[in-house]
Amino acid sequence: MRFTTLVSLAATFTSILSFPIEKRAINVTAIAEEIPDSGDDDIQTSYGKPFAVYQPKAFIVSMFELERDPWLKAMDFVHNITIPGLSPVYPTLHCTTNYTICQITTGEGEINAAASISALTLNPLFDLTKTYFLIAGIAGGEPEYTTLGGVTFAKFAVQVGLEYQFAYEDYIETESNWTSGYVPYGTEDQDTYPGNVYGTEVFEVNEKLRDRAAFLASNATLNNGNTLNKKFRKLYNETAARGDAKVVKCDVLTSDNYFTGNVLNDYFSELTKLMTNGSATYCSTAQEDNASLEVFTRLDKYGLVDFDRVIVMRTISDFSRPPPSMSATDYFFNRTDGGIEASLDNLVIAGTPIIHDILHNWETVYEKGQKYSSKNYVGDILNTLGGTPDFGKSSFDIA
Ligand SMILES: *[C@@H]1O[C@H](CO)[C@@H](O)[C@H](O)[C@H]1NC(C)=O
Ligand SMILES: *[C@@H]1O[C@H](CO)[C@@H](O)[C@H](O)[C@H]1NC(C)=O
Ligand SMILES: *[C@@H]1O[C@H](CO)[C@@H](O)[C@H](O)[C@H]1NC(C)=O
Ligand SMILES: *[C@@H]1O[C@H](CO)[C@@H](O)[C@H](O)[C@H]1NC(C)=O
Ligand SMILES: *[C@@H]1O[C@H](CO)[C@@H](O)[C@H](O)[C@H]1NC(C)=O
Ligand SMILES: *[C@@H]1O[C@H](CO)[C@@H](O)[C@H](O)[C@H]1NC(C)=O
Ligand SMILES: *[C@@H]1O[C@H](CO)[C@@H](O)[C@H](O)[C@H]1NC(C)=O
Ligand SMILES: *[C@@H]1O[C@H](CO)[C@@H](O)[C@H](O)[C@H]1NC(C)=O
Ligand SMILES: *[C@H]1O[C@H](CO)[C@@H](O)[C@H](O)[C@H]1NC(C)=O
Repeated sequence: MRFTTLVSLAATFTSILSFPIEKRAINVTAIAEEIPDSGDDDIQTSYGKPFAVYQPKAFIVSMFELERDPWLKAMDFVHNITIPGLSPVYPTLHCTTNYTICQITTGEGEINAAASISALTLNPLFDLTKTYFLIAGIAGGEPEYTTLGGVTFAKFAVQVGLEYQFAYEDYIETESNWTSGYVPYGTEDQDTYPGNVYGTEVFEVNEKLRDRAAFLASNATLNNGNTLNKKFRKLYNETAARGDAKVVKCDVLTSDNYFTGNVLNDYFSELTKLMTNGSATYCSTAQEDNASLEVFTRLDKYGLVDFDRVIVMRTISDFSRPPPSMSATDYFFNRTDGGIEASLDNLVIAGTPIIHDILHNWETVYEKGQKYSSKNYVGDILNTLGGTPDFGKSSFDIA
């Protein structure tokens, strides 16, 4: 199809949208650019999105139905938009009446998250260069830092599943002091920084924006849980676990493997410290965050999103380890902790204040993004976006 035809199609498409949407103008400069011809052997295919129509100010990222539904109820998500490449279970995005806020459900696990966020960020109809992303999911929580219904905002996201793994029976006779069967890549023991990486092991997000979101959320009245939640908290010794649901700043780890219990939590907690050179405090589990952050990193490099505008919020649906009086399997399979209702409610209760702040102060603060621009290192372990990481090593073998 010729560009002129495309332009008129795009114009027809936009004019039939009857709401005053947050629409941007077609990028005439980009259209006028030459398409690289086949005589060039170093073709860079990075181009803007000349036909983008939607330009949401905030995008909520949910991972599955239970995380999505409270938002669909709370806001006027009247538009369903189906785009190629989303999860077959969740093929449809949702946007509010004037398309200012949109919502995506990625599907669970690292593969679904990476594929769905890629499909969204590369979709030609969405200009996401100024969009703020709120990753809003539920998580297992470490009793030392949080409790059932608690809300956590992360600065670090660490992927802990990328390791060698031995079954207990295979290592215990020869390596009796190992605390789990996991060993970082390129090493022969558990407490050495990995010798090689895949590049998605550690991400660091904008701390100032995280702090703003946590500050606003801490002024909200959280759902503090039902009577069973409150009773179950008292089975723990830790002050945070026994207390009320609160907003805390602490870090998330990502693993496709849904682990639980004391041994693996102790081990992954140590690994999180190792990977971030002691900077991160692991308090919540996830199966997606590093995957989504990897996509945001890649596309920031080509100017299609702003990695500085990503917030990672996890509310606590259950504890990551059992209370001292129960075995790990008993806690995990018998679930007498009162359920996940408070964590689902608190996604919206704690996530809405930053979204409102973004909309209300768009022109003065958030559009330019300077006031809350990062002062910390942001990006991945490979330094893809520039700056100097405060974790990791100066060079790695890339495995
Ligand atoms: C328009 O396209 C040009 C060339 O690709 C690009 O440099 C510029 O940033 C784009 N403008 C907008 C507003 O996206
Ligand atoms: C939009 O999607 C939601 C949830 O996916 C669904 O409940 C609703 O019926 C859809 N609305 C329309 C107009 O298709
Ligand atoms: C879109 O709606 C939101 C509230 O839902 C409002 O804050 C914003 O100003 C509206 N934007 C436009 C351009 O009407
Ligand atoms: C296990 O023992 C070896 C050899 O004594 C030592 O190098 C290693 O650090 C120990 N590992 C742990 C996890 O204590
Ligand atoms: C905190 O909440 C109170 C009561 O809802 C409100 O008046 C105040 O503006 C809020 N402060 C901030 C910083 O959001
Ligand atoms: C928890 O507290 C109980 C009762 O005070 C005590 O017996 C137990 O040793 C404590 N457990 C841990 C892991 O601190
Ligand atoms: C779950 O609770 C039942 C009843 O108390 C008990 O028989 C069973 O062993 C528990 N399951 C596990 C995995 O501990
Ligand atoms: C992080 O720790 C590793 C090894 O433990 C070390 O090689 C590296 O220099 C440290 N990185 C920073 C930024 O301090
Ligand atoms: C995932 O990303 C976070 C930063 O957002 C980082 O702190 C964490 O180490 C990463 N986790 C893994 C296992 O890569």
